[in-house]
Amino acid sequence: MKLSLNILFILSSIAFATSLSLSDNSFTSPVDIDTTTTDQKDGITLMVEPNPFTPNGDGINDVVSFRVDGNTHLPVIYIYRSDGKCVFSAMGPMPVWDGRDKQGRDMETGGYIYQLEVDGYIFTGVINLIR
Ligand SMILES: [Ca+2]
Repeated sequence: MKLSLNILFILSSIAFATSLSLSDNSFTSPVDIDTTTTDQKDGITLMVEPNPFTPNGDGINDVVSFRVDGNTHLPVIYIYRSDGKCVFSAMGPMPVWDGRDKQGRDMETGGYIYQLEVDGYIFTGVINLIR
């Protein structure tokens, strides 16, 4: 009896820890679905929104935009898969990614690494794609 109680306690602790880590995860909360990631270096601000984004054609959060505030040249954005393969790149005043690769194929749900280069600065982070 004592043993099974201990197991129950451990299981409930794991469940509690799991629910804690899930509640910290912006994926699982619909309230946090429209979020902005901001990064700043020497007066240049990068705003990535929305993160996560949902390229399913419903008109809501279908593209992620990379907005650079500051007096800069045109930024270049590179998107990498978790295996390191570059799947997308673009240059422009406010590059956007629609969740497709260079060949126009839909990329799967998951975390992608973005690297934005502007005026010798490199901003990196993770953009989350959800289908
Ligand atoms: Ca959408």
